[in-house]
Amino acid sequence: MRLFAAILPPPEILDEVAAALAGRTHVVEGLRWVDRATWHLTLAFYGEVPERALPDLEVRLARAASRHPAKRLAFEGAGAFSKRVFWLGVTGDPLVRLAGSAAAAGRRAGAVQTDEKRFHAHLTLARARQPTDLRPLVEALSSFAGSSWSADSIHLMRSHPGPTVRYESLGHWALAPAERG
Ligand code: 2AM
Repeated sequence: MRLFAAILPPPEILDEVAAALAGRTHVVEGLRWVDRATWHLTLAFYGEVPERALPDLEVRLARAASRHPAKRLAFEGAGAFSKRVFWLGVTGDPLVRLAGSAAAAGRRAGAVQTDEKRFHAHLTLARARQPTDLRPLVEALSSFAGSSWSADSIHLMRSHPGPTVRYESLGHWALAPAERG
């Protein structure tokens, strides 16, 4: 099964993103917009994982979650990866160590396809079928700054590929209480 670990932002935060996008989805033509129901922040991508690895992965993700404090996050700004992927940026508490722990949980559980690319927190909103100049869209959303919110759990997500991709949360685990004085 195809798996990844993710943070799922709350609906009121996604409402702000949807409002910011309204009327701007035609700034660049020919994009496939990600269905709002599947919006997420990927922490680690595991690729195809054998079902027998699932119990171990779940235990390791629970442990990883318990070792990292809840994160205060906000969506801010926009960008593009390689003329193909349009995304919103994420500011606030850094996610890189949590993402590293989520990737390590996968590797140790035997998810051999775990993505080793440098982590860059983002919310993917659209993908281009062919290399496309996404700068007008990036420019249109560059001043976006959403409300801050608390990410207090991580999810193990299963991706069901198909004409419309569907994601299913197989489980979620609480992060430790936030470290605030
Ligand atoms: P994204 O984070 O830019 O949207 C499920 O496929 C999620 O894992 C997607 O959100 C996807 O990109 C992310 N992901 C990270 N590395 C991936 C890879 N090598 N192949 C497919 N998806 C990947």
